[in-house]
Amino acid sequence: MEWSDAKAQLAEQGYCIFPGVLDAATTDQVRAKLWAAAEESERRGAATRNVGLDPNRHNVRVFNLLDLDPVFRELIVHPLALEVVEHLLGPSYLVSNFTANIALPGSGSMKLHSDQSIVVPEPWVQPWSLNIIWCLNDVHLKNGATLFIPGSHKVRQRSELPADAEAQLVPFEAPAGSVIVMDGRVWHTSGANVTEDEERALLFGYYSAGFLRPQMNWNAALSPETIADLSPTLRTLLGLEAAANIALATPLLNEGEPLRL
Ligand SMILES: O=C(O)CCC(=O)C(=O)O
Repeated sequence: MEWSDAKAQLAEQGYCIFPGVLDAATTDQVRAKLWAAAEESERRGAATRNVGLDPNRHNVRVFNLLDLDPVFRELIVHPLALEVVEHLLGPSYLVSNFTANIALPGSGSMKLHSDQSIVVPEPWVQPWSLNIIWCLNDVHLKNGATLFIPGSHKVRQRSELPADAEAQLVPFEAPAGSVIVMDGRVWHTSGANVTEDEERALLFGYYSAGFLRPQMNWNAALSPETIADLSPTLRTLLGLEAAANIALATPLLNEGEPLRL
């Protein structure tokens, strides 16, 4: 998809899709590392089944991906991802979360929500968060593609949701290796995987405006070994530098003067 068309679709519909961002071999490798990360997560005592969040045990949730394999630290700063994030959120943004949801046959839908509504009270008037969704399998209606309401990023408060919201849900369908960009205000849910034997693995890179508290406290979530391995860019995007919420106050600074903390 041309970037200019993608921007227009993101503005109008709240999403856009880039096919072929990862080639087939890389997609397979990342999927294998995701399964290894799921095992490691269980070994560390972080459950991968979350009945409550999901209706049954057929979803495999992997949290804290950044601490589980370097490949996820590469994907979260993929140049395409950062270009799209900066386009929507502006230059000051943070990595809020990075998780996976593998929908196995028999999995069902979670509750309808927007991800911005989880971290910011209404009204939701601007895009202050977005998801970069990495498709590690072909995704389609029957294997549990994420269901969303096109244009629902224009819903400013919960009372504006249409009464038949669930009936307006459509699937994000994309080949393995694609990136789906979803404005944080888009109302969506996971689909039901009604296939006999197909898995649906998606990674959710969630980014939010620099003045919002991220979903994860990376200082606590990441091991010292992982922190030692971070690039300067990633350290900044995870909010691990000393400066936190001071970026909006640039009028305080004389031009050309660095801020000293
Ligand atoms: O897995 C999906 O399709 C959606 C997941 C989701 O919306 C969530 O975990 O908040």
